[in-house]
Amino acid sequence: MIEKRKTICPLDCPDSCGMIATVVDGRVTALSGDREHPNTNGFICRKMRRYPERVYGEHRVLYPQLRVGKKGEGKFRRIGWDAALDILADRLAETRNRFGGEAILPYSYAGNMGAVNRFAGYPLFHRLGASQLDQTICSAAAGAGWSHQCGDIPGCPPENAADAELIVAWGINIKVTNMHFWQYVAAARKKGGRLLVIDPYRNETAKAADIHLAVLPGGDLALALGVMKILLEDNLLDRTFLARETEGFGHLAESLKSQNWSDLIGESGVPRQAMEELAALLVRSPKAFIRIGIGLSRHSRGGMAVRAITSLAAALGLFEGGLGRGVLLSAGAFRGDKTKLTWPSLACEKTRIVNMIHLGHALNALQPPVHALFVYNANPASVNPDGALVRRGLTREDLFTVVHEQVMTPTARYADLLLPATTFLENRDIYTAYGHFYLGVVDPVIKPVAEAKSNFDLFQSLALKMGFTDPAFYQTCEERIASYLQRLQGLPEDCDITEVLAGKLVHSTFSCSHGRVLAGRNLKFSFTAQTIGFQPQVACLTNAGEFADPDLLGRFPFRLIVPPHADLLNSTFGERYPGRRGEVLIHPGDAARWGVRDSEKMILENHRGRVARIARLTTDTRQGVLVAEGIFWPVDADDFAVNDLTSQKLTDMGGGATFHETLVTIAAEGLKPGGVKGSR
Ligand SMILES: Nc1nc2c(c(=O)[nH]1)N[C@H]1C(S)=C(S)[C@@H](COP(=O)(O)OP(=O)(O)OC[C@H]3O[C@@H](n4cnc5c(=O)[nH]c(N)nc54)[C@H](O)[C@@H]3O)O[C@H]1N2
Ligand SMILES: Nc1nc2c(c(=O)[nH]1)N[C@H]1C(S)=C(S)[C@@H](COP(=O)(O)OP(=O)(O)OC[C@H]3O[C@@H](n4cnc5c(=O)[nH]c(N)nc54)[C@H](O)[C@@H]3O)O[C@H]1N2
Ligand code: SF4
Ligand SMILES: [Mo]
Repeated sequence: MIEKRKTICPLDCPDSCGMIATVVDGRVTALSGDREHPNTNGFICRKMRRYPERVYGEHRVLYPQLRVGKKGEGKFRRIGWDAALDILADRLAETRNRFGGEAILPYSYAGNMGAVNRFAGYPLFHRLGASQLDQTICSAAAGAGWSHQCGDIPGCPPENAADAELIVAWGINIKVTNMHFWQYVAAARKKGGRLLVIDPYRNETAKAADIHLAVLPGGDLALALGVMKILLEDNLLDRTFLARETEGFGHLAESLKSQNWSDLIGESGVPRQAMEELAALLVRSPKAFIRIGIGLSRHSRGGMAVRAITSLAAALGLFEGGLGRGVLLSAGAFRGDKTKLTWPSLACEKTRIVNMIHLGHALNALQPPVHALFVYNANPASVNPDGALVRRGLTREDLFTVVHEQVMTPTARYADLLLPATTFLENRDIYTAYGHFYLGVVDPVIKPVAEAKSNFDLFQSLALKMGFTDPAFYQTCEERIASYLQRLQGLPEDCDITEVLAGKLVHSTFSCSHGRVLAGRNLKFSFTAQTIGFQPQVACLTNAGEFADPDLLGRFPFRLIVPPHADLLNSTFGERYPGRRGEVLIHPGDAARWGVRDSEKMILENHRGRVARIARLTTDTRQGVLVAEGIFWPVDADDFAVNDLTSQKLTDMGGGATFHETLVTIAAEGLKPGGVKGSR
C-alpha cells in the first residue's frame, strides 16, 4: 500500500519545512517538500531528501545496549528495554542517594526541534533535583543582544524581503543554512533589488550576491557603528522620523562622536570608503531588509554586534515593517509557556545551573562532581567547544553516561548505556520555526523502527519506573501538546485548537508585517538598552576577546571560523561521510608563506588541541583568516574534530559560544600537541 503523509522537518534549521513522506507498506521510501506549505514551497534540501537512508541505515541504534569495551571504543551488547530501564533507574537513584541530585547532569539540545520531545527530560530531571543545563550553544548571544536592545519587538516575516530594493545578509549563509529565504531574495532581484552579503569569507551566498563585504571575524560591531557614525556626521538620517518613532538616539549620537575612526576601521577590517558606500546604499534604499544571522554573534562581543545592527536598522526605520522592509534575526513567532513542557514546579529545591558550553569543565573540574550524564537530542563530543576536554571527561571511569540516540554518534560511542531513539517520522510533536511564522502538529508517519522509543516515551516510562506518580508523568504526548497550544501566544484569535491538533498549519499574528506595527502597538524603538540597569546603555565598541589577546596572537597568528557545511546539520549526517576530514580554506598568500599545498593534509593547532583538515587554497578568504566548514566526525583517535580548537569562553550576553573566535597556527605533521612551529 502506498500512502502520502504530511510531516515537518525536525532539524535545527530556520526553515522547518513542511514535507510529504511516501510510505510503502509501512516503510518510508521518500521525502519531498510540501507544496501547500507557503515557506517550503514544494522543495526541501538534499540532506533531508536522503533521510530514509538514515532511518533504515547500518548506523541506526536499534536496541538498548550496554558497554562491553573501553569507553569510547563503541563496543556494546544488546539488552532488553526492561533491563535497560532497571539499570538506568537504579543508577540514577544510587547517584542521587550517594551524591545528591546535582551529581546528575542532563545534556540535551536541538537534535529534534519538536517542542515536546526537545524538552521531554525536564520534568524528570526537575523531580530528581538534577543539575540544570543552560542551553546556550546556538542563539543565546544573538537572542540576548536582540532583547537587550529591542525588548519584545518581534522579527519581520521573511516574505517582506520579496519586495526589498536591498537585502542584507549579515553573518548568515542563506544558501546553506536558511535556503528557503532565497526565494524571497530571487523575487526581490527580479524586481531590480540587490543582495549584499557581510561575511568574513565568500561563502555560497556571497558568491551569488551582488556585493560582498568581507568584514573581519568579530568586526561587525565596529562596522555597524562606523556606518551609523557616517549617517550621523553626513546628516543622512531623518530626524523627524527618529523623533517620532524612536527614543534615546541622542545618547547613541553622543557615544558615536567619541568613537575614533582608526578603531572602527581596524577592528572591522573594512575601509572607510566601503563603509561610506554601505551608508549611502542604505539611505538610497528605503525598502531594505536586514536578515541577521547567528554567525556574527558567535564572538566575545556578539551580543553587542546584534545591538549595533538592530540600532542601525532602527535608525533607518526598518522596524516599521511595510512593503520590502524589515529586520529578521529569529522569528519569535509564537511565545509559548515553556513550563507546560518542562514542569519546573516538580523541583523541590533550586539546583545549580551548568552552562552547556562549559561541559568540558563540568565533567573534569566541577565541584561537587558530576557522576551521571544523560545525553539526548545532542552530540556533545562533536559539537561542544574544547572537545578534547569533553572527551577526557567522558572517559572517566567514575562517570555513568547514558546516551539516547538514533545513530552511533561519536558521543554514543562513550555511553555506558546506549538507548535507541525514534526519528521524527516515528513520533508525534508540535513544530514552530525560527525562520518563518508557521507552526504545525504532526502525527507519526511510521511505527518506531526496531525498539526505538521517543524522548517523551523514554522519560515517561523512566519516571514511572523510578516510582514518581506526579500528573506530569501520566500525561500523554497529545495532552502535553494540547496544554502547550492552549497557552501559545501568536495564534490567530479564531484559531480552532482541534484543527491545529489535527494537522492544520497556522500562521502567527505576532509579526511586524505591513503597516505601522510599532506605532500600532504603541511601541517605540529605544536606542538605550531595554534591560534595566544594563551596561553599556547604548551600542559601543567592546573587546574582541581571544582575537585581542596579545599573548595568543603571538603564538597563533590565524583567525579560524568554523561555519556549517551544506551537507551536514551541525554534526548530524556525519555518518554519511566516513573518513572525510573536511577542508580548511586558506588564502594562497598564506599558503605560500607556510608551505601549505592544495588538497594536502594540513594541521591546525592551538593551546586547546590539534586537528587535521584538507587544505584548499582560495581567495574566497582573506590573508590571516582560515575557514573550516562542517563538524565532520573523527577520522582517527588522535585528531578528533574541529571543536578541539574552539574555546569554552562565553559571549558578552546570553552566555553563548564563541565558535568563530579561535586563534590557531599551522603545525608540521608529526609534531606533538603543544609543539608549535613559530611564524616565519
Ligand atoms: N546545511 C546546514 N544548515 C544549517 C546548519 C548546518 O550545520 N548545516 N546549522 C543550523 C543551525 S543549528 C543554525 S544555528 C543555523 C546557523 O546559521 P547562520 O545564522 O548562518 O550562522 P553560522 O552558520 O554560524 O554562520 C553564518 C555565517 O556567519 C559567518 N561569520 C562568522 N563570523 C562572522 C562575523 O564575525 N561576522 C559576520 N558578518 N559573519 C561571520 C560565517 O562565515 C558564515 O558564513 O544554521 C542552521 N542550518
Ligand atoms: N564547530 C562548530 N561547532 C558548532 C557549531 C558550528 O557552527 N561550528 N554550531 C553550534 C550550534 S549552532 C548548535 S545548535 C549545536 C548543535 O548541537 P547538537 O544539538 O548536538 O546538534 P547535532 O550535531 O545536530 O546533534 C543532534 C543529535 O541528536 C540526535 N537526535 C535527533 N533527534 C533525536 C531525538 O528525537 N531523540 C534523541 N534522543 N536524539 C535525537 C541526532 O541523531 C544527533 O546526533 O552545535 C554547535 N557546534
Ligand atoms: S534541514 Fe532545513 S531546509 Fe532541509 S528540509 Fe529541514 S528545514 Fe528544510
Ligand atoms: Mo544552532
